[in-house]
Amino acid sequence: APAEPLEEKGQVAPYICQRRTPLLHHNTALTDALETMAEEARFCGSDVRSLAFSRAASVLKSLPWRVKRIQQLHTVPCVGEHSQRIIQEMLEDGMSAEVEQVRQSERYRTMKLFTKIFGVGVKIASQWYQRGLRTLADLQLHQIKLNLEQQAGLLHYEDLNTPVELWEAEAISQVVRKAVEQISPGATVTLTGGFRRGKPCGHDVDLLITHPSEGQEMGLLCRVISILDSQGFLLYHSTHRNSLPSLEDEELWVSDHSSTMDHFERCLSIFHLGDLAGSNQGGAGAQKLGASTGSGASSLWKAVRVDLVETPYSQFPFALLGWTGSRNFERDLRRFSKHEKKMTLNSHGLYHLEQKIFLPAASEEEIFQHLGLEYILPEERNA
Ligand code: DGT
Ligand code: MG
Repeated sequence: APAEPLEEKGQVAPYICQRRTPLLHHNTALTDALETMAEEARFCGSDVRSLAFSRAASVLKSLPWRVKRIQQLHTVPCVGEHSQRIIQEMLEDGMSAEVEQVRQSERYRTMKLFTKIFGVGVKIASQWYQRGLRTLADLQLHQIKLNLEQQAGLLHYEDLNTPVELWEAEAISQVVRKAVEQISPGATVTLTGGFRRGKPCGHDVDLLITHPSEGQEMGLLCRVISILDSQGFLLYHSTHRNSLPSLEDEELWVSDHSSTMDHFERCLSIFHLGDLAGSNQGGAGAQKLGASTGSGASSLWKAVRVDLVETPYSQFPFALLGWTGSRNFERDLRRFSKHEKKMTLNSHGLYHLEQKIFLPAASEEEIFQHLGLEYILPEERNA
């Protein structure tokens, strides 16, 4: 392969945000294995180990060539010893005994089953596992107390674990857009998350709502939710009213959580995607989407997770960058900002910690410029 030598001479950049990571790449078998290990480490509460496997998987996704020999990786950053062992096993035997053992282990399978419930994280799943629970039915049998979010998650378990397709995401965006325009003409709805990165399907729909006149967005989300609810589109919703802090408050930029915190008004919801029968062809979804009455047979409608976020226009590029993902890309972007540029980046803005100034931006491109990074298209952020 002609593209091989460059990368072998140590040309792979250390930070994910300095690399282009396409959705489709050349090392899927290896990255699947490493991601299983990352997930297993996360299930064990070993975040550092999980991150190491994740970073190794990310770097392999960015290589424009297929790894055939372990020696090719000697100058590639972020591939630790354990990851190398797994890769070597994969290259030699076509599979890794260690990864297979994880995939078959009762703990891994049970943790996977439980964490796939909307509202259930590693901590709770782990407690349930320790108590001896193994199936969804066990939750009822043991009369486990669930909060409203988890109850909805369990009720719609199958639907919420069926991938959301692009046409479904677009149909939902359109429904939200109609409600938004009804309240505040000029306001916009933007589809972000994995779909903006070119993924054909995802686990949820991430939507940003804003208005070009600063301040006009305030209270918009709350009213949109009430319209959607009255139209019968919502199976579940919970709004998190985070009062937007003043960006002038230095605490927002220097605290330990400054780069991961997010103060936008946000709604976690489950949409009722109606009348799906025979409508799963591209584009056709928009007209078929509608609330149907009654409980409905599961073959006729589908529950879909939707995140709605309201942002002031001046912060929109930062919110867009923050919500487009991937999570690995975001994490390294913030790490790069802090360690290489002495800046704090979050979904609200960019702050220079030494000069104590904000760096405003009207587009994602400008944010990359402030950071001295080459612009990376959303489609190239699939780390
Ligand atoms: P998916 O939905 O499985 O296809 O994959 P993504 O990439 O859409 O992942 P998702 O929906 O979990 O999150 C999309 C991006 O949004 C992710 O890069 C991080 C960001 N994000 C998610 N939740 C939060 C949050 O609570 N606060 C902030 N600031 N960002 C979040
Ligand atoms: Mg998403």
